[in-house]
Amino acid sequence: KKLHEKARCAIYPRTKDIKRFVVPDSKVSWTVPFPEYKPVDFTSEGVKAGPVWADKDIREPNAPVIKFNCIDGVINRTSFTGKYEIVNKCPRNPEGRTGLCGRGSLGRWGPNHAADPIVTRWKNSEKKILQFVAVQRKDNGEWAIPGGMVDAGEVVSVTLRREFGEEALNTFEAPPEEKVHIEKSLDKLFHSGTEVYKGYVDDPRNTDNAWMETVAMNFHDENGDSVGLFKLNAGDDAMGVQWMDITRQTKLYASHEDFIKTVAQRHKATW
Ligand code: RP5
Ligand code: MG
Ligand code: MG
Repeated sequence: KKLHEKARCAIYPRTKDIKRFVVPDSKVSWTVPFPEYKPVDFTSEGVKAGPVWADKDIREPNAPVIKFNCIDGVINRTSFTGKYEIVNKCPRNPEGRTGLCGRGSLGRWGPNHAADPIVTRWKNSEKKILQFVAVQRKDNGEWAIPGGMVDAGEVVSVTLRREFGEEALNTFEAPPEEKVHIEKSLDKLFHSGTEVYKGYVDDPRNTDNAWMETVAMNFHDENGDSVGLFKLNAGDDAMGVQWMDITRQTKLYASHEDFIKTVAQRHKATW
């Protein structure tokens, strides 16, 4: 099994000097003793400010109780990896040590659920090279699947469609008449998809107590006559968007390479 690597990146994303405690491969697993282990405690100012998408600090004496490992009101706190442990009130990353405790820039303690729409078409009529809609993330410039967080109470199918609209088509800024047109095409495209992955994401924002999980779905335009014709327009957290060839060299954010590789293999594409 592959160990999480990006979740052990030296400097925490969007900080200059928050350095993770170094965790060698052999010490990732919680079952391996690591008495010297002193993870850096870090929660971003943005999360501490208490926006709607973030939990309260459960380590404070009078903090409200969070129901872990279950659906807690409108928030899904279950993990695709199974039941996670709670140690000293805090959920423990099921994939092991990350060198950092607290929540970093993630809002939820424990799993932070996201959804990733992988929209594909063939590059040309030979149907050998598959392309997918990739966005360039504003936070670090890396190319990625146009995914996003599942809002409280939102169903995943809605998140997939909403995030694709926001990041790859810029529905926020589209004129009203165009919006209607986009929504119609999205209805068609997102009508049928196939599940590619459900589980933990090796995201650079992960910590010992907060981590990303996702549901990745593939929406494929076999004949290039529906999505293939979409006018791509980067919006929201995206600063760029393109139909990107899926090749062995493709480098993407978090574990996104693994997801698109699965998609290429399923469609028997050359990659
Ligand atoms: C990744 O972060 C997920 O796979 C998803 O693509 C993304 C969600 O976070 P934001 O794009 O909202 O930052 O772990
Ligand atoms: Mg988004
Ligand atoms: Mg996003």
